[in-house]
Amino acid sequence: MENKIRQIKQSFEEDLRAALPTGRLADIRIKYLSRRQGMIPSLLQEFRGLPSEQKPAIGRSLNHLKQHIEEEIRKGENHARTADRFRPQEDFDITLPGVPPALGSIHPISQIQEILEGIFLEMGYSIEEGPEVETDFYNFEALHMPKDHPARDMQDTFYLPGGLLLRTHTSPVQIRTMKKQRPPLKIIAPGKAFRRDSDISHSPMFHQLEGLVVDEGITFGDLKGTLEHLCRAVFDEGTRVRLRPSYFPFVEPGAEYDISCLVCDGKGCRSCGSTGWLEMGGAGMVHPEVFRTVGLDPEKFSGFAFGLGIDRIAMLRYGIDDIRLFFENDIRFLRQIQDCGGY
Ligand code: FA5
Repeated sequence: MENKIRQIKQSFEEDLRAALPTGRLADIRIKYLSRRQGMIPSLLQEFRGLPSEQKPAIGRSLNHLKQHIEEEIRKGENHARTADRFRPQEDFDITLPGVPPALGSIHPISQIQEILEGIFLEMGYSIEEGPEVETDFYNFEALHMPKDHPARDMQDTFYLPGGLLLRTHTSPVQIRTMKKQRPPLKIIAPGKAFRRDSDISHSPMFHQLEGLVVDEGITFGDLKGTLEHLCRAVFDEGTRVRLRPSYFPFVEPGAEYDISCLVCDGKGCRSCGSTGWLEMGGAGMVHPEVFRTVGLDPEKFSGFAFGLGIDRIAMLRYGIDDIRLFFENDIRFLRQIQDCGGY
């Protein structure tokens, strides 16, 4: 009887080892514990026929074995139940590619700004920044627009408490740069500007890029050459540039510059209002008064400055007819621009 108990224990351990990974323990429960065919009940049957002096020792071994088998089967079944809960319901193919995460992209205005910066960095310009909340001095006074100057009306200003305002253009960075650095100067200043203005081609917040070059012997020809190079680099080699006399208090002479219409190539169409030209921005030679304000001798130094609307360039470049679309954060619009490739 002792031998049988040992053999059953050994065969149970082997069966258990084989059954555990599959989680199928019902078969060994039947094999060892079922009342009709189980090995333990039939051993108990045999046990009853033993002489009474053998019963205490054999009975103990038999009980231990029975408890051990019940315990191990219960543990195995619990384990299988837990593993089942975490097992994927269906088989899956781990070689299938995953779902790609949605990627963001650079905003079209930032893309154009980066392209413009690249063009100027190649020409040896450096990039300057100035505050968006400005003082009246930098935004107007130092740019030769005293308090009652009518030119102030050209730029509907957002005024803030404490004599501050949201800069209406990037030109104040000209003043800040000339006050802290001596010529030769060759800088651009891209950034946000703000005006009380809103329609399909005007936004209350928009982006400008200012350019300033100051040295001895800088001429209007240098300005024209720079603008021509800029427009051809941004659009294409065949783009023509024209300068028209215009007035900005901080330059003399002042001009506005246009490019030949990208749609009709100068013949006249709806996009250019039949003029054949598209307006790009303002420019001119730095006014002697501005030089005096920043402590530079206008007899010694000359310079040119220009400003352009980054958003307007983006509109031309991507064929967008309403500037407000850029700032509505409609992901479908931004995706469309991303898909059309831009540059
Ligand atoms: C100026 O702001 C001058 N500071 C430019 C300048 C710089 C002249 C240096 C001379 C020397 P203007 O107001 O024209 O100029 O604006 C320049 C460009 O900014 C415009 O041609 C236009 O492209 C853009 N712009 C102006 N207002 C808005 C607006 N509300 N929304 C979008 N773009 C605008």
